[in-house]
Amino acid sequence: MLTLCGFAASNYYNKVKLALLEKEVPFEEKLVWVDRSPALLEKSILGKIPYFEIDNEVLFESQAMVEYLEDAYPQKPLMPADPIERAEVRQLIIFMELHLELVARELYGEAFFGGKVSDETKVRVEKILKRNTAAFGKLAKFSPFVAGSTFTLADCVALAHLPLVGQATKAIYGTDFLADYPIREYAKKLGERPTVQKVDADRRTNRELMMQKMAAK
Ligand SMILES: N[C@@H](CCC(=O)N[C@@H](CS)C(=O)NCC(=O)O)C(=O)O
Repeated sequence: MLTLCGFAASNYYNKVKLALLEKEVPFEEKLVWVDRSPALLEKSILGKIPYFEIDNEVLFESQAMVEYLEDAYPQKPLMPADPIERAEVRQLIIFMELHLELVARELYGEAFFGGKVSDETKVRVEKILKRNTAAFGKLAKFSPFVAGSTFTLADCVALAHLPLVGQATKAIYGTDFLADYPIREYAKKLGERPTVQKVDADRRTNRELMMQKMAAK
């Protein structure tokens, strides 16, 4: 049995969960918080979630996980067949994760969790994110899916990360750096899919739980 471990408020967890649901792969979920415990580090060497437990194997890094799903469950592919188109979907995923989400992540502590981010970090992140969000327009299609006319793994990534990038920049700089893109319309359209509705409902419930847990500390 395939078990997805982590917590549903996490964008990386939801990227993988949406791929599982879209591909109709049977799976279980195991709630694991990031607590730096030896038990977690044993499974995921940096103590990050999500990870898969597959019988006696463990797999972490969300992109390795979704590509494993593509290889192991080819019946309902979320990648195009053509090699160039496949590479383009990967290129878009790498761009969104490395050049948008990972940069904006430095703001999350203050944007979402009541923490404080230094002015130095804000200035540095602003410069990089302005350049990267502008360049994103050369890759993203939103026609209606982020990579073109079919739903792909890039949509699992875009739906998980792009709203956070927009919300974080709005919270810290007063401007949504992705405002030029039709993210709201895109998310609304994809929100018609039962798979996306399920991920979103579970995300909301788990976020409440996470906030209660943080408040109790
Ligand atoms: N590159 C990783 C990123 C995963 C990640 O950053 N997960 C967050 C939760 S959204 C986490 O585990 N954070 C805890 C930590 O970094 O210690 C992936 O794609 O799986």
